[in-house]
Amino acid sequence: MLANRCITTSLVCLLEATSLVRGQSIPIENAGFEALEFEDDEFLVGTEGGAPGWEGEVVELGTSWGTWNPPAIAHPQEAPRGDNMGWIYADPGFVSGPIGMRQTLQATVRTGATYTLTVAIGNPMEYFSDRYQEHFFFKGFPGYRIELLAGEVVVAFDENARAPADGTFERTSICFAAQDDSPLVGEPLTIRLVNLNDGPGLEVDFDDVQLTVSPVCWADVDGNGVIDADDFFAFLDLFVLGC
Ligand SMILES: [Ca+2]
Ligand SMILES: [Ca+2]
Ligand SMILES: [Ca+2]
Repeated sequence: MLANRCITTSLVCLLEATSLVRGQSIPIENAGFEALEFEDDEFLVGTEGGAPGWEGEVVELGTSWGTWNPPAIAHPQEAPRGDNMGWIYADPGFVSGPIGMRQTLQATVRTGATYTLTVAIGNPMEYFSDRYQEHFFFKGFPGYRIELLAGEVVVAFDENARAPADGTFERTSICFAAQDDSPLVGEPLTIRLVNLNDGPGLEVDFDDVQLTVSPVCWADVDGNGVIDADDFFAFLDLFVLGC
């Protein structure tokens, strides 16, 4: 039993050490929409400061975006992480076409790096808000799109790959690998979240936005694009630190 326990422990250390290298988290302001505190069923629109770090793209009658602490009658499982989620509302009776919000990061594209963006996509249920004494006609789903941009170039996107049922969330991921000679190296990264405004349901919710960066090749431990003895010793360092 002792031998098995040692092997298991070493394996865990190995996995933890390599995971440090494979996925380094890139800072996103208010990534989980928890920057402000809200009571249950309370929301605040972005134009009134309701979603720090995020910028709405269109402000006109019939559209809105911001942060919301949903009640259980709209999201039975509540937010995927924390208490709040971001939302984008679009009423096709007033406005047509997709409505988005975005955040440009401090991080820029690095040569030979792979970026993975993960977002939880939510579909709120139709409900009556006691707080606001208003009925929200959220039955159905208007569709979503998430994008990762380098400068103004869309380098990865997902459009409706997931189809969360009313009252649920589904996580989705997109990936961008920057080639060594990419002209996009040095461009700032932008995350864009979109309500496609295509169908019943009016609103799409978003939460737990995460962006990680890792070397293209796992053997390139120090991420400099060359696999050599330095990578081996860097791995040993990580192995020792991890254990
Ligand atoms: Ca959250
Ligand atoms: Ca709640
Ligand atoms: Ca819905």
